[in-house]
Amino acid sequence: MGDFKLTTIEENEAITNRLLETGAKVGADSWQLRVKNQTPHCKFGEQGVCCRICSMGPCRITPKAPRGICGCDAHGIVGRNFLRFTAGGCAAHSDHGREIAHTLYQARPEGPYKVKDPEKLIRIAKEWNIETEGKDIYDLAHEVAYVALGEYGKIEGYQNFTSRAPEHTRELWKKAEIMPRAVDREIATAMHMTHMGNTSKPEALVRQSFRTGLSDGWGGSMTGTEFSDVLFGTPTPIETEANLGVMVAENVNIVVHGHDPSLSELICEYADDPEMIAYAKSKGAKGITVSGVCCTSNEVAMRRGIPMAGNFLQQENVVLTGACEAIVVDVQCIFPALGPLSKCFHTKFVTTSPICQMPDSDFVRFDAATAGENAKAIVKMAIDNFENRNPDLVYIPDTKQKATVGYSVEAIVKTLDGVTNSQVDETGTTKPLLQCITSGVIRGAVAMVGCNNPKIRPDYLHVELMKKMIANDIVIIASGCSAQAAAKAGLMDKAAKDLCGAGLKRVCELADIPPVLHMGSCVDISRMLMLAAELAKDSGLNISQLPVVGCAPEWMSEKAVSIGNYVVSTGLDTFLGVDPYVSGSDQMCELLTNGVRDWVEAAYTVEKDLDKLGDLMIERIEEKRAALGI
Ligand code: MSK
Repeated sequence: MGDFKLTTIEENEAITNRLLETGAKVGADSWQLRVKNQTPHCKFGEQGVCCRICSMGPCRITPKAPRGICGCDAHGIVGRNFLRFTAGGCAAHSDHGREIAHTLYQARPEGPYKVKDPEKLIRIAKEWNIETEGKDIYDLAHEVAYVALGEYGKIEGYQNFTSRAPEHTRELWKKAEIMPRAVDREIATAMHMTHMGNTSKPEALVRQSFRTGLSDGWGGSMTGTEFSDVLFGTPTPIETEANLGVMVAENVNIVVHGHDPSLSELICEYADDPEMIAYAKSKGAKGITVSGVCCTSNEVAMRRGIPMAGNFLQQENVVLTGACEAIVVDVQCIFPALGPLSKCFHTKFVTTSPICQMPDSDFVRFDAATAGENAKAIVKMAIDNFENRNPDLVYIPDTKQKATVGYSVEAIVKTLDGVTNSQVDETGTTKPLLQCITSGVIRGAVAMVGCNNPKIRPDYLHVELMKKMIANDIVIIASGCSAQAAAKAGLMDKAAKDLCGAGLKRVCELADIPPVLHMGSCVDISRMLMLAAELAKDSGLNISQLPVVGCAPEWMSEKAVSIGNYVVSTGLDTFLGVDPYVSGSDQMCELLTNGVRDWVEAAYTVEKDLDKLGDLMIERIEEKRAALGI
């Protein structure tokens, strides 16, 4: 195995503890302290049986009080809460996609936003029956973006991107009445259905949860992914590094955090500008290091190789290093705690979106028209802040791992083309990957996604499950904070092939890939949908027959519930390590873990025990193989 060694959870915990000592010195708060104040959690909330949708309550269901004041029972209350959770997640993802479509609408040849992948733009235009012949690429970009923006409120029909799903899947959706219409309509319908005095029937609430989720996965999120590729380039494999050790003590450190790549792309560009580097040197720094947290980090890592400082529960750690000149955030998954925390250090906490405004931050309103100026001003603000550092508080742990990232569907297809060419002559399809699966060299795949959650030791389930899967010749495609957990541990280093079973190890060697493939950010789970659809079409199977499952072991956000709903609805069994607040209704539990299988040929499993969760996923993959006779 040479010098390769994974970074353990214990090592990462020791680093965090060391940083918390700095925090204690300056009187900083931390999520670890706040968790103590918030536990034990409210049992009614945990079970999903608290209703505060109208002002007659709040009502809480107990054996003595089995109905709320309006008469709604636990099943209706849990179901409504589940649907509202989904609507929140779908809104966040889809609005992110809408912002990207707006950015594409404002792309100009003179910049700052340009079309970097014209082929993908033309491909989408053709898919949507938009004439491409003889058109200027920017005129086409504006036309396609205009149609995409219309998808959010389209008067009739379904989301355009659903045409990418296999015929069988679309038929299931129509039959189950969950085919997604306009994104905004599905969110509004969800809110309307859950208003006081409307739906309290669990089955109807779950159907709308699935339809809302599908409008996210095959609508808003796919728009975010595809148009980000058009604007910033479709990712290809690229080398980077992960964990807090990517920050450089001698440099000005700028950390980008959030989800939307529009701002961070430009921050990266200006941080590379010789004029800015010279300015940083004039202020006593050796250079400028941009690193990232959460999904903004995934976006710029996949396209530019920008290192990943950490994932969700490390966002406070980057400030606690005492060496962060600016943490620049866009939208989603940003702790309001960063405001007061940054005040304990010299760090500038820069918010940039009207969607995400927080106390104790410097607000630089980011706008596509003024993006260049905004990004330049932020980089300059960080450089000017370098001299305010307190050297006594600086501690950057010497821990990082190498990672190869950037596995878009296009990159996976291309990378695996060479692996089985001797047996399969169809290139540019998923057939080489299918050949690896049907021959049993790879047993199957797990789409590992989602956040960290203080209810679980950060990264523990992600990393341990991934290790177990790859040892059993199951390849992992990962996104979001799960991908960063893998990268920090070292599972995206190609040397991690030595932790695989013999079959997957051979594939990793032949294709020169790590066993855990970084597929991007949260919205990029839409890439996983596209891959599953392609695998089904190329194999002639239904998606639900593929030996592929989804897993979100440490999820925490509403977005994750929306994701879970569209992944299950697409036909992939989905395994959760955290309960989605439905345990208070046996009817809701039965529907989600079993009943929905009649509609979409897949269902949820919730299992908090690591070993059982891993065994259940392997069992499911092997059952699917056995059913196919492979
Ligand atoms: S950032 S939604 S904590 S994956 Fe996409 Fe990470 Fe979850 Fe946010």
